[in-house]
Amino acid sequence: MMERSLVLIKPDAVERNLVGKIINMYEENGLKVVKLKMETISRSFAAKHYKDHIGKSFYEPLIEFITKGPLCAMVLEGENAIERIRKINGSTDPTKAEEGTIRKLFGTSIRENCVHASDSMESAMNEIELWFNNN
Ligand code: 3AN
Repeated sequence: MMERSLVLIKPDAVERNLVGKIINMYEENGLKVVKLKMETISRSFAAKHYKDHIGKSFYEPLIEFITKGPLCAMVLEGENAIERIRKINGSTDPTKAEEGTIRKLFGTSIRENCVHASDSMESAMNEIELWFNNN
C-alpha cells in the first residue's frame, strides 16, 4: 500500500552534518521526499510529539535532547513506507541495530540515535498533521 511517514533527522545528526547522507539513504531505497523543513522545536511542541512517553524515566532528557538545536522534519512517501523506513533506521538501540542501518552507522546512544519515524499508520497520520498541518 502507498503510505506516508513522518521522519525526523534529530539534532545530533544535524549537528554532525549527516542530513545529506541520511536523506540519500531513504532516496536510494526508492522513498520520495514530499515535505521537508528545518526547525528548532519548543518544549511544548516536543511534548506533543512525545506524548506517549510522558512519565517514562527517559522522558525529560529526551525533551532536552530533541529541543537542543535544529532538526530536519520530512514526510516520505512510498509503497509500505512505514515499515521500510523503520528497517532503514534500525533498532532504537544503535548497539542492537542491524548492519547498514542509519542507527548502526551513525547512532551514538539509545537517546542520540539520529532519526525518528512513525511506527504505525495511525501515528503517521497524527504526526504528519502535527508537523505539517500549516502547509
Ligand atoms: P523509536 O524511535 O525507535 O520508535 P521509541 O518511540 O520507543 O523509539 O522512543 C522514542 C525515543 O526515545 C527514541 N528514539 C530515543 O531517542 C528515546 N528513547 C527510547 N528509549 C530510551 C531509553 N531506554 N533511554 C533513553 N532514551 C530512549
